Amino acid sequence: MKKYLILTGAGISAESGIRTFRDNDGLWEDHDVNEVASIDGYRRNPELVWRFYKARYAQSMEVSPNPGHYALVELEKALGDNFHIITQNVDALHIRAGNQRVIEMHGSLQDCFCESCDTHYKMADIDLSLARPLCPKCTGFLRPDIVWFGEIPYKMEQIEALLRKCDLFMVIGTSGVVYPAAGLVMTAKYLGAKTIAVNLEKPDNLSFIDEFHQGKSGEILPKLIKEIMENL
Ligand code: BV8
Ligand code: ZN
Repeated sequence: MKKYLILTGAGISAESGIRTFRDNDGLWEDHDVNEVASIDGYRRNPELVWRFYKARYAQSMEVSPNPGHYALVELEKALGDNFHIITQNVDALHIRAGNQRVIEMHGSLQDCFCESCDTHYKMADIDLSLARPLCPKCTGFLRPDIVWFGEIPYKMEQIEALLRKCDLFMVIGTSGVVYPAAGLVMTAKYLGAKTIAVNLEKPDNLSFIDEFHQGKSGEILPKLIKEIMENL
């Protein structure tokens, strides 16, 4: 059975009501989102960055997965351990939809950890009323468990091992500008995988895409994945 590896970005969650980075026109309280979503921005103004992530955590708890997420759940049910999702998204919608084989390479809004004792907590278990939430164990400062610009994404070794073994690499809802995520499709192509992209606009790395489906993932994926499953 062929091995499928899926990379998703903010576009797959757009139809759930979560704004993508591009349509955010990059601003948050008049700050450049890239500055707020960066380790330097956090060091400069931790309260501002906490406000940004508390708001996105709250929003992520109010939205639901869309048909694009559910189509990937069906594909995982059919493929089992020949299927993995690598997501750049931190909204946990793949997990909420029912996917289990999910690598959150940029972390998750659901999680935070202590900068002093490194204990990890669920945001739901923390007192978020403070401008800078404190660790229940050592009263050190907590930070969102998010991979910011300038930090190394999670599980890169596991991702590289999956890339080497995949037969089909599908990229969904990502503009392909942020590395190393944007480079994964090039590596997959180089290693011999067939590459498919589903995106509203032409992504930056289109020259590495064998099959491009332009449009909304919530509309395209249910049909595309049904076709794939009929030919498994
Ligand atoms: C690293 C968590 C070293 C935060 C995120 C100069 C040149 C090249 C690279 C760099 C450079 N200077 C610095 C770098 C490195 C930097 C980088 O790539 N910068 C870019 C901006 C140039 N990268 C890093 O710092 C990374 N770390 O490099 O470490 C290293 C690496 C490997 C090994 C060792 C050392 C860390 C990057 C992680 C940053 N954190 N997220 C948070 O979420 O709050 S990135 C964040 O932005 C997202 O996670 C995502 O990755 C990115 C946004 O991209 P998308 O998901 O693609 O979203 P976007 O809005 O851009 O696009 C949406 C797409 O969907 C669009 O194309 C749209 O058309 C489409 N769409 C919209 N609606 C729909 C749709 N498609 C289908 N259906 C729809 N309905
Ligand atoms: Zn602590």
